[in-house]
Amino acid sequence: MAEPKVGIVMGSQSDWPTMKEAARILDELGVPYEARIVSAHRTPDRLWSYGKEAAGRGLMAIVAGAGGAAHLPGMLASKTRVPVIGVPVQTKALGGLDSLYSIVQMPRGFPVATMAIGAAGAVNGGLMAAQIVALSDPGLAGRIDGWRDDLSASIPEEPRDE
Ligand code: RP5
Repeated sequence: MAEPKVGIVMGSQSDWPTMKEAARILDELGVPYEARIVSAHRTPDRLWSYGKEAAGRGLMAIVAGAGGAAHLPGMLASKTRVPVIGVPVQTKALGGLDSLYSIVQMPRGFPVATMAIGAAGAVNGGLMAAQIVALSDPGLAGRIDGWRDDLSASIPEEPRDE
């Protein structure tokens, strides 16, 4: 297995059904990645080491998903210059608006690229990470172009009754 270029991290096992969507698209595009549970609240030391070591280990992007008081993406961004892509996980209590607000409102100086709430955000997080890796990988760039062409071709011109 090739060294991971993308880190997929999440605050809890309960985030995996959402974050699996990021993993699925990276598999499809042939981007090597790792998936880890790294909680800002429950495993702060793990978060610190992950952020500190990310650049040195060759990670080029981190897709970080969390729900509720979703500090994980922002805390990671404060520990690494590797671009962090935040995925707000949908919550039962507040529908994920809590996650979105927690991730999107970063103070000046420590950006997090924030995706949509839920599965669409996780897919787009994976795609965004792949596009970052593709800046220095022409083969991957070609696969992403092909993937986008296929998606466009699959959209019918006229609606039909289901
Ligand atoms: C956050 O709390 C996690 O990212 C998760 O979305 C949320 C709930 O976690 P669990 O109580 O399901 O482990 O830290």
